[in-house]
Amino acid sequence: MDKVKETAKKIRTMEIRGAGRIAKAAAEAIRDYAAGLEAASMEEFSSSIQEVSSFLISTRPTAVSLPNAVKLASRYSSGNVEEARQEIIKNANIFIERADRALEKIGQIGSRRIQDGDVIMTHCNSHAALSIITTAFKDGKKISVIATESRPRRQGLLTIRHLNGFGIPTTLIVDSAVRYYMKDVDKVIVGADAIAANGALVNKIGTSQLALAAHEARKSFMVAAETFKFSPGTIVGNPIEIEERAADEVVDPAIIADLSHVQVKNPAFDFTPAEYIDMIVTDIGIIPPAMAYTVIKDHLGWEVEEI
Ligand code: RUB
Repeated sequence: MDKVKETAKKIRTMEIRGAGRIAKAAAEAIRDYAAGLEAASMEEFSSSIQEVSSFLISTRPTAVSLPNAVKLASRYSSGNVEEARQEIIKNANIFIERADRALEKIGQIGSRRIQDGDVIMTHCNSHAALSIITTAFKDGKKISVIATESRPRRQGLLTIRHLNGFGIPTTLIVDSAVRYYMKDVDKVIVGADAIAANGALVNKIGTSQLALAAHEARKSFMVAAETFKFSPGTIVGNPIEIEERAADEVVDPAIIADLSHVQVKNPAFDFTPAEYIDMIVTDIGIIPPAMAYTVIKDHLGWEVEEI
């Protein structure tokens, strides 16, 4: 349980972050927990796995990759403890392998849409979006990137550092400069924390303003998302919860300690409606947002009836 707690803490404090990495870390945690779990009966085994699953899922509420990963990794059908343990280890490993392969495939599929000379705007720090950008660059396309700072946690700094490692020229801008620079942009590429059955995107706060500005300037808006970022619950109308993080990420409490009429809000994600999204690059191909339901139903790995 100590290792599970450690992983949960790293997810909560964002030492492990980004919807894909969170999902993989949770699958690893479930796998290692199952491997070492001492249970006298199947009931004990099931309830311990259930408890650990719920605990991991509670660490961050928005990234649907987390419950999807936990659900896919912790599946077993056997009524025997040893066999069930082996099933979980196998399913978790399959999930982790698929997640790595999905990132590569998204890079290959998405990079075909990038032209030589493209200026790409990205937001926050998405490994899926970066996979497209770095693959295109490795394919010999001379591209450059405008990266938003992504306040308050400034994940944009991770993005410019990552791209700099490949020798890709980047320009760092503050979030509020997105519309100002949209005229210089050819394509916007962002990642996803969740995609709803109606094709709406949930991603880092501010994503929807990139989408709006791209729409206004008639620039292509591309989302990079593994199939495990699609939200099964939205088929039956379950809302995706937007994580509200601590106010001290936005402003040092000491600075506003003397103000009694001020509240500070810090939503971590926002919604971008499907109508502003031109395409979603997934590991099974490029789809229009209207096909999100089909991805959930046919490719996510479990029956819709199970939701
Ligand atoms: C990260 C974020 C990323 C998505 C996709 O938010 O919004 O765009 O998670 O990332 P946070 P990836 O920093 O709050 O976790 O493509 O790496 O899964």
